[in-house]
Amino acid sequence: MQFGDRALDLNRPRVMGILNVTPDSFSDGGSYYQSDRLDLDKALRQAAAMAEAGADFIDIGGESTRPGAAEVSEQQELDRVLPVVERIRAELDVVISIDTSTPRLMTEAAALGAGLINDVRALARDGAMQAALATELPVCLMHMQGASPSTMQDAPHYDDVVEEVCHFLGQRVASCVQVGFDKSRLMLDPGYGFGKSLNHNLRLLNRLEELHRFGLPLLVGTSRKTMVGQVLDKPVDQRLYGSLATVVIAVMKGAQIIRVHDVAETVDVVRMTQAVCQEHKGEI
Ligand code: 8Y4
Repeated sequence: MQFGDRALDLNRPRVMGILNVTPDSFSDGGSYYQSDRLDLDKALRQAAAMAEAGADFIDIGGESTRPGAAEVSEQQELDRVLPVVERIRAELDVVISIDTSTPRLMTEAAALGAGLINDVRALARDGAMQAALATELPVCLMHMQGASPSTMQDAPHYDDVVEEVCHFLGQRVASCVQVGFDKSRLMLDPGYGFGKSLNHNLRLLNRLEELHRFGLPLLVGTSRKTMVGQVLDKPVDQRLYGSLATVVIAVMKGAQIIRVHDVAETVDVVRMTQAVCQEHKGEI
C-alpha cells in the first residue's frame, strides 16, 4: 500500500505507535505538555524511540476521544498536531498517520508529508470525505456507535455486533468509492471501545476474520483499553500483557496494522506470532 511517498508491504503486519499530543490524554498523562505548552522535542524523542523500536507508523492525535473529554477547537487541534508532523517528517523515516476528523487538518497535514488519515468518525464530518479524497492518501475508516466519543458509551446496543459493524463499514466504503476513492486507498477498523460493551469488544476480536469480507487491510487498536482492564481488573498502567494477548489474536486473524502504546514489546509479539503462522512458507 502506498502511504504518500512510502510504499509498505502489508503482507507482514505492521506496528503503529501512538503519539498523543493532547494535554489531558489519560494513558500518557499529557507528558508532552508543560504549563499548557507542547514540548516538541519531547514528542519527537518519543516518536524516535517508537521508530527505533520498529514502528512503521506514528499515529498523531490532537483531539482526546476519551468519553466525556472536552471538545477542542479546530485551531487548537491544528496548532497541536502540525508542528509535530513537520518535526517527525524532517527527522524520522516513518509513515505519519493523522488521527483526525477535521478536514482542514487532513489537508494541511498531507501537505506537510503525512502518509495516512486515521479517522475514528470514518469521514462522516462535513467536508471530511472531500478533503481526504483530495489528499490522495489512504484512509482508515473506523466504526463507532453513537455520534461522538462523548456519548458513545451510553448503553451501547447491538442485535449482532459483528454484522452491524460490517454493515456500517460496508456503507462507508461504498460512500467513499462513490465520491471517487479507489478501494486500494481504504482500510477498516472495528473500533474497539468506541460504543461497545466488554462483550461486544470480545466478540469483535474473536470474530475479527469476518471483517476480511471487504478484502481491505484491517487496523486493530486495543492497546491498554478498558476491555483489557475489565477482563483483568487492572488499571491502565498494568494492561501490557493483556494488550499483548489481543495482539497475538489480531495477528493470527490476519490484522495488517496494530496500533499500540508499547511498540518494542508489540514488535516482538507480532514477529513471533507471524513466524508461527507463516512457518509453511519457509520465511523468517
Ligand atoms: C487506554 C488507552 C484506554 C487508550 C483507552 C485508550 C483507535 C483509534 C483511538 C482505534 C483507530 C484510545 C485514535 C482511543 N483508538 N484509531 N484512535 N483505532 N484507527 N483509548 O482503535 O486509544 S483513541
